[in-house]
Amino acid sequence: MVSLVAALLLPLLAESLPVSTDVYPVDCAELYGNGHTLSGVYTIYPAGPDSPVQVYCDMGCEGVHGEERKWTVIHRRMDGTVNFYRPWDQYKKGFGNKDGEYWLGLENIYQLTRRKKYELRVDMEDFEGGMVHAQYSSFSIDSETEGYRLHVSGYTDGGAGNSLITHNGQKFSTFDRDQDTHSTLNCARSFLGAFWYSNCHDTNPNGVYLWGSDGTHYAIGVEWSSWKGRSYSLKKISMKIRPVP
Ligand SMILES: [Ca+2]
Repeated sequence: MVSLVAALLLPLLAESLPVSTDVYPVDCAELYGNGHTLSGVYTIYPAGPDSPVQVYCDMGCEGVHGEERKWTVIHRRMDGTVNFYRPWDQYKKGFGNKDGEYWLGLENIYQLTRRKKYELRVDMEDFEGGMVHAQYSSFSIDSETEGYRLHVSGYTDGGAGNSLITHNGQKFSTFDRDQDTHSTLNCARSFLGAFWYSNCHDTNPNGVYLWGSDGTHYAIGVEWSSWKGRSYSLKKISMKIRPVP
């Protein structure tokens, strides 16, 4: 009799259990909260239990105040092994290798930033060993119907300068979907990338990986102009987000 009651009750109990962040973490911060404090590739569920997404988590605890990094990496360039000159569909769904270079996907970034308030950090490194960053206390993007429009504000300098701010309020553009504000140029085609181009850009994180300084090309590299100018292509750059407390 006991086992019969249990057999009847268990499915009901299982169905009534709330969705646990232990089982379906939305982002790296939830993973960190569940005890996963090492950097690496994890599975998150930005759009719910039916949509697992692999992501690199930049984890750890550092500094005198013991700041928890727990960053969800949405974009990473580091060695030029992945081609970033890609069409809209691929920027929408994401591409690359999660333990190397990748783009998490506009739809995933939208699903993440619609759920919680996030801050953004952009880490950069040049080929001479220089390392800087830029941080923004607020970061989100709109839905695809709104062109995945960028909202970024609350800049704090980490030595890189504020090259992202002119992209605030812009829709995302790829070579096959020009949503930039330049009336004659297709910015993605002209600068061989994909981004929240305006008229056209001060930073080109999805540009061509060019291994440093190259004066023969203008603004097509992996560039953050307020740090290294428009003819220097960075060694590393990554964009990462974390929920604001
Ligand atoms: Ca245009």
